[in-house]
Amino acid sequence: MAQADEWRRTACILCECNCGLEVQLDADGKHFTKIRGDRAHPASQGYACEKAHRVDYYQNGPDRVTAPLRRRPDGTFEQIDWDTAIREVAAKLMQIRDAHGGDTIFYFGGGGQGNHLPGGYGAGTMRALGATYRSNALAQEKTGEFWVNGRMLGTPVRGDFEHAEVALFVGKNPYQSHGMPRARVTLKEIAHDPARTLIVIDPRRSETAELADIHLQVKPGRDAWLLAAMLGVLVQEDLLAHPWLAEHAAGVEDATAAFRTIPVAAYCAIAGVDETLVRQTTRRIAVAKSVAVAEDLGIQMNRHSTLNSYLEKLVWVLTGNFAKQGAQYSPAMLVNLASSSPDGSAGAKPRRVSPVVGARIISGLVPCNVIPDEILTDHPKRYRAMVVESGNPAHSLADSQRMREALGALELLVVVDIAMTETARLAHYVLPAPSQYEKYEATFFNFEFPKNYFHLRHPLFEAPPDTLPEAEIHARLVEAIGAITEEDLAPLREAATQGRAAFATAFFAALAKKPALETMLPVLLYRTLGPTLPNGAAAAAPLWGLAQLFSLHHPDTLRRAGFTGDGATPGDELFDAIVASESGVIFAVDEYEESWKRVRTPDGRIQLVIPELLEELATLETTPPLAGDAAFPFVLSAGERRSSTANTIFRDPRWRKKDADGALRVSPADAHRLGLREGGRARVTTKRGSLEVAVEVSEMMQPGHVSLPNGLGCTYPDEAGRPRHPGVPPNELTASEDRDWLAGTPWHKSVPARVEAVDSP
Ligand SMILES: Nc1nc2c(c(=O)[nH]1)N[C@H]1C(S)=C(S)[C@@H](COP(=O)(O)OP(=O)(O)OC[C@H]3O[C@@H](n4cnc5c(=O)[nH]c(N)nc54)[C@H](O)[C@@H]3O)O[C@H]1N2
Ligand SMILES: Nc1nc2c(c(=O)[nH]1)N[C@H]1C(S)=C(S)[C@@H](COP(=O)(O)OP(=O)(O)OC[C@H]3O[C@@H](n4cnc5c(=O)[nH]c(N)nc54)[C@H](O)[C@@H]3O)O[C@H]1N2
Ligand code: SF4
Ligand SMILES: [Mo]
Repeated sequence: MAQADEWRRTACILCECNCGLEVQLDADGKHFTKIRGDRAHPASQGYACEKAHRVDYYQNGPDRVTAPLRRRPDGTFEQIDWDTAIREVAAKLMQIRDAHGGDTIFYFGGGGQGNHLPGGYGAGTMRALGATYRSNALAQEKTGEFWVNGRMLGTPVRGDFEHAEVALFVGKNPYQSHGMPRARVTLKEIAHDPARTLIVIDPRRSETAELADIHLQVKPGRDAWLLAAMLGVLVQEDLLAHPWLAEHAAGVEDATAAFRTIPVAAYCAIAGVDETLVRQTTRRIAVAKSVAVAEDLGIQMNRHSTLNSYLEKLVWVLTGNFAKQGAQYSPAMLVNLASSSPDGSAGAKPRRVSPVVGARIISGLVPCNVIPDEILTDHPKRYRAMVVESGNPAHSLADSQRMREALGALELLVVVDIAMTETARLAHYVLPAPSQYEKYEATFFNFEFPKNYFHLRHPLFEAPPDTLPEAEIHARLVEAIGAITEEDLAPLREAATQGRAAFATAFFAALAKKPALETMLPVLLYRTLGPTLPNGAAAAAPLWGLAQLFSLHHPDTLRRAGFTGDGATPGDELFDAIVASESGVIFAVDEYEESWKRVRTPDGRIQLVIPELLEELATLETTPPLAGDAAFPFVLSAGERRSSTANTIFRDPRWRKKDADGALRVSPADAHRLGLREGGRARVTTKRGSLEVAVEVSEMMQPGHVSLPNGLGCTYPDEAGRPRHPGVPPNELTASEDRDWLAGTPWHKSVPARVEAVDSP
């Protein structure tokens, strides 16, 4: 497949940015030999961070699964052929559906940072079985924010940092974690421009805080008091954008009343930030022509998580920063992974809760932290089967100990992955997929504005012969279940050979005849339109449906992107461009005002009042802030993004040149007091677990705060095939009950902990 010296185009799959890459492969077509940023990529424009150069450790990981596996009663695995695997998995899923109802089958995952095609296919299989509950990693980080966006605007919101006069990051370290195109370039531009201001709220002097003009070094877990104080300053000093609010917002009086009496000085003291600095920072935000804001795990995986998301949003709404250059916007998306409607549910459906504990379902996702509670019970509607696809709950979700127990209690666990993960080891069946560089793949994390981009990546390597792409796995499962038959497929397959117009006609006729097919569109398109696509791009067929929907809902946006429909429909034109392009396609060009059209509240205004959260705000006055006690005097942030972390996408620890052990960061003062030294060992203990770790004495940390990296401590075989666990698995230390009352998001960033020296100084 490969040709030496030929540059091929693909993308990095390590974070949501999916930066475009140009790569060369070795003569055998097995390894990447050269990797550089792709200048033709419309979003990243040649940018790539240091991690992209390591993707060969993903592609050639030592614990790839290369044939379907079935677990024997003694816990070992045996290879089986695909026909057996599909037949047995389909039969067992149907048995569970028939005995207990389809809603006892639970789907987890659907994609990581760069592979979102499986989620669509998996959803079809689940609906074919009558399964209604699902989740993924977003339900342990972003669902609180989605819910707040839903209530206030009915649309997801992002910040235009490239053009912002003031950039505010709350609990986010984009220098390491990115989360916006060309993050380091943009951050440096803001920091070095005297007319612009970079503000960071973080207990740690992170790389971004180090660059910042203003660093509000909050005490860990106390952002609610700080954000409330900032809003107190805005309201009490009357810094609000009154005319703008009168036109665009609802509930201004009631919402601002809550901040009129905030004791600013007392709240700043609780937050541990100088009041004068808080006042100056808030005034800077209020006078700026534009403010872009992003929050992330520092507050989302923390106490008052959903409340903090609300307070963060009130800061930019009360200062009028929406739908203009350099402020917040609502992107045009092919797939909205962050949907949440004003009543807090996904789409137009009424509010739903999980079957056993009644946890709020946001954006269609059950909170990850309640999954063990939904399984470890004798409730008749407990989850009995689970299909996990491109996710590693036994490692990544809170409370690995309880999660393992829950996964072990299932009647059936099916894992679709490329590697033998912690979760796969517990499965009854492991179904191996080709890597993301061996098949067509894409991310739906496309949030840019005013131009938005989509990149369908083409395969670079041959897949191991006994793997099947997720599209094919799901097509076979749906057929084995009998939900799609040859009778459904034949006329569509025939029409597809006669051109797109004939296909569209036949497609809508088929749906009219058998509406149930609508729930399995990805497989239907894959099996019928798929074979007509060039270069074996069949798995991309569902994008045809998405392109049609996009052209229906965003005709002007699509036209401005150059898809006018000369010769074909604009949707077909977009689809063909996506399939043909190797570097990505601009599919949306918006005007700033366009964001208002996407606001989905009944009166088209931003809703400032969320009663549930104003009630929680009022409790701050009497809530004791997180403080250490004798047993657990430290606050542990369990899972920090470093240049040596990439979730669990790399399992081979050799990719980490620095920080090989994933050290615990400790402030110099604490290190001195505890007798810890750089490179030494410490024991970290929480109410849930106790682990030994390497120590890094770091000026980044404030006293009382310690942090561990995310994604490390995976089991991986060494040269002799023996299992090793380099680094620390953070969720051995976290507890599933420590979660937000509203969104169920975990408190990973503020785990009470004890730290002790292991060796002598
Ligand atoms: N290098 C690298 N990049 C990644 C990833 C990766 O694994 N490695 N993962 C990707 C994923 S999945 C995600 S979700 C993003 C996450 O991206 P981020 O949220 O930016 O990453 P974190 O480092 O987990 O947390 C951000 C910051 O929160 C701070 N923090 C801790 N406690 C508090 C607190 O009490 N208050 C405040 N205000 N801040 C606090 C930490 O000090 C840290 O600097 O990163 C993505 N990018
Ligand atoms: N304590 C603590 N826990 C955390 C965090 C933290 O900060 N602290 N961070 C959390 C966050 S924000 C996130 S997003 C999660 C991430 O955790 P997960 O949702 O588990 O995601 P990944 O680590 O990206 O792993 C995804 C899986 O996909 C597999 N995979 C890769 N490519 C393919 C493919 O093409 N097909 C299939 N089928 N599988 C594939 C990988 O082998 C891996 O097993 O971790 C969370 N866990
Ligand atoms: S910013 Fe993210 S997607 Fe881009 S190269 Fe770095 S890790 Fe990869
Ligand atoms: Mo994440």
